[in-house]
Amino acid sequence: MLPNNFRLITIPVSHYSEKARWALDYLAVPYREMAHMPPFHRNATKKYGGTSVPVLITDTGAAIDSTDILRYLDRLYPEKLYPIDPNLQVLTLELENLFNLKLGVHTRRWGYSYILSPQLLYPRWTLGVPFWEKLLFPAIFPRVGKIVRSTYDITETSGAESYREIEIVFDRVDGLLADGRKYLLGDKFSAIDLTFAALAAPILQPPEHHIKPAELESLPAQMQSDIRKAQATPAGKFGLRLYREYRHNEAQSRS
Ligand SMILES: N[C@@H](CCC(=O)N[C@@H](CS)C(=O)NCC(=O)O)C(=O)O
Repeated sequence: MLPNNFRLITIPVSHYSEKARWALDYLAVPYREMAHMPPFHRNATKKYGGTSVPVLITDTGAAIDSTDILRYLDRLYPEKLYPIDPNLQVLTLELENLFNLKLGVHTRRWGYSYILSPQLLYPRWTLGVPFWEKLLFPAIFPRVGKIVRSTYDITETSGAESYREIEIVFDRVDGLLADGRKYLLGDKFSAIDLTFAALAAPILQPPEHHIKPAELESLPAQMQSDIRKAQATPAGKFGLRLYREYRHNEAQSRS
């Protein structure tokens, strides 16, 4: 019997949360999103043994990492998220690790390098969170902002450093797409495409994202030019197309 009562603990802006949210939406799994602002997400995640988001909870257990969530959903449903061709397994793992450990880490560091201000973060941290967390935002932002700065190593040069790392991953994706393929692996949309697009989203700003992109002009100038440059690459156009064509089925209700 399939598990029931799916709940997804998130931080609204978190792109690893978006990866899990997209997989649930893509598979049309009904779920309830339980969004929290940092550091309150930890009160929600700790009873399941996690610290970070996303955490997926069902009536039979919990998964505390975005890739574990995708793999779990892949086992549960007949519609396969991962390529099934055994010849693609090594590349699947390699790309999944590259996107999770490099792309996701650097799009987050790049983003926080420019938006670590209360005005820019308020909508990104508070969409759908309990009202009392919203009320506490002004009081806790100075302390949480400092923690984010030190945890993600945000410095004067971190935006430029992380942009270079993002370019390396985008170059790799450009290389794969150069033969005209429609998907990174195999002949259908897969978890690898989804992982790439969700973790690239902070620098691609797709209009279909759960958090509607800000007007480019409202963002710092360097961020605007990095976004424009990334969007114009083959990898960037690919990520934006995936959002356009596959980011649908908002089946969940949020609380
Ligand atoms: N490997 C984890 C990484 C998730 C992650 O880094 N989540 C960040 C948000 S993007 C987070 O929860 N940060 C707050 C914390 O660690 O307390 C996954 O894929 O689920």
